[in-house]
Amino acid sequence: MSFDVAAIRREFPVLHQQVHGRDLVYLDNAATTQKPKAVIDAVSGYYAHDNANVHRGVHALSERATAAYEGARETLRALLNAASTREIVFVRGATEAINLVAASWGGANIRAGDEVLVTEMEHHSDIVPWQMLCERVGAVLKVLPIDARGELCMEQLDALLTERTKLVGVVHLSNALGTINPVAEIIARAHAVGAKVLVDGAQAVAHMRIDVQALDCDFYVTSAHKMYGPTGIGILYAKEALFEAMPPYQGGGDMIRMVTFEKTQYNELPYKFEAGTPNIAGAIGFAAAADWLSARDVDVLADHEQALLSYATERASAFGGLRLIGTAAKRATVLSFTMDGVHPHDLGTILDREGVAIRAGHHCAMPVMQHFGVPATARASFAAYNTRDEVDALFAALAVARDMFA
Ligand code: C6P
Repeated sequence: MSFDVAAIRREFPVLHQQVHGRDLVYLDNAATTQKPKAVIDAVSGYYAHDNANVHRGVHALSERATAAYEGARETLRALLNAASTREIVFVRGATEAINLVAASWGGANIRAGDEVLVTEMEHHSDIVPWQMLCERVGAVLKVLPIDARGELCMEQLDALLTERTKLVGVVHLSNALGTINPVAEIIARAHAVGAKVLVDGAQAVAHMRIDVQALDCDFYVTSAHKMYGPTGIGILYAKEALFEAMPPYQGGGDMIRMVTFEKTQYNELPYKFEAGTPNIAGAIGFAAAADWLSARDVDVLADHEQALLSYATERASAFGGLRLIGTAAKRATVLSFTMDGVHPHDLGTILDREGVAIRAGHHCAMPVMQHFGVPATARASFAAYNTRDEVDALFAALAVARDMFA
């Protein structure tokens, strides 16, 4: 499939504006991506023509809304290659998905003395829910370390996996480092000791093809807003047998079959985990984003982003005074760095004045910052609509910052 970045850019209305008198260069895609017109139109079209509650009404609008919502579930099942829509639960995002698994599956399966293994490069969303669970039940949180390049110390994995390990949490693509982790290998080794594996795919789905059956992961989580879709909607995938055995996370409408004051019968999958009126417009926009990605071929988009990342990495090495945080052999989308003598937050502010949007901070991965001995990094992250000229604009803006502090 051919790739035409100018054509892609035309699909994103927000990109065509000036910020502080400069053409906007949006390089904060790991925080959230911009939305193509197809997604914006799907959301506004739903509100303009079909808005109604789902699974409840017998009227035409409710039937249309329900068909669109359930159609979205099927689109996302296909995107992840899940075996059934019973394995696709709509949630607010990756954070809610992990909290759901920790509270429901973790609450039912993790006991005092059991172990949960996470990696040193997890986002806080894949640390704190497990820490809260471990504190509550008396389990132990263990950590698979990273090395100086920001790769997992895979040689330590087998020693950390024991018959007490109940769950392994691993990020597919690190938001702080860009590292792509060998999740299939981790899953196979974790399964060998009987542990389940949750893969945090919040960053991955926009940048690589995902096949949850080929990976054989037990849980996979993602957020639509990092893959050209709306905020406030995401997916929790779990193997059907796990979902079947898990208790509900929240109680209320849609997750019930029958209620009396004595007892409630829960609804079938996936509704058992979707209490309350869902984010219908969000799900429809999410499916439009999945269709958008599939139509353009995520591998083709990823090749383009990879070329930008290689070029940006070359320019960073030649620039002088920049320290790259995260130099793994397999990396995508993220260029994380510090500049000698300039705090990342100052860099972020100066770059903004030059029209360049990046993120500065700990990226909700404080243990990564602690590992590298930095309070924060500056992070540029690339999406399908970014260009080589924008990489040049980033380095021109960095030169302004360097001169300012010289
Ligand atoms: N990372 C970033 O700027 P939510 O907020 O639930 O949609 O996603 C949480 C999350 C979980 N895992 C990873 C790997 C992530 O990158 C994120 C969100 C954003 O890097 C905001 S901190």
